[in-house]
Amino acid sequence: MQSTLAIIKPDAVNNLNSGDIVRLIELNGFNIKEMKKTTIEKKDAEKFYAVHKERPFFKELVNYMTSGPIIVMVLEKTNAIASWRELMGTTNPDTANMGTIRKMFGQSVQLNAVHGSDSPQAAQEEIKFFFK
Ligand code: IDP
Ligand code: MG
Repeated sequence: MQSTLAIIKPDAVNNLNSGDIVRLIELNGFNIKEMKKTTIEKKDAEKFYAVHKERPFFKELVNYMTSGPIIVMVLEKTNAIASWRELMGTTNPDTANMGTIRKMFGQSVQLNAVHGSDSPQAAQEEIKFFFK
């Protein structure tokens, strides 16, 4: 069993898509080990996305992630990290496969509905970040 961090981002919560997204997570065989609705402050969003701090979209990304409530989950499954990223789809919803969450609920490369850890080390750090 592997664990990964999933976030339903502010756009998807605001657009009332979180119920559908949680249902897809369940139907795809993930165990939702932890789940909470929360908001993050600017300095925490900057810390969470620190790997992107030199990118041109960093400031917008931080503004977006602090713009409203998010739903944070720890998902458990065999190969949870890759499996969740596959269900999410590519960063840009335009290129995402049919049936993926970003294809169905993402609005743009920025407002793309969900987050998922991209490596075992990131998963461990990101889970610790939200669930001490
Ligand atoms: P990922 O979420 O698929 O792992 P990352 O490259 O880690 O993608 O980027 C983190 C987040 O930053 C994305 O999910 C998206 O919200 C935002 N982002 C990524 N690339 C761009 C861009 O080119 N313009 C605006 N926002 C972006
Ligand atoms: Mg990423």
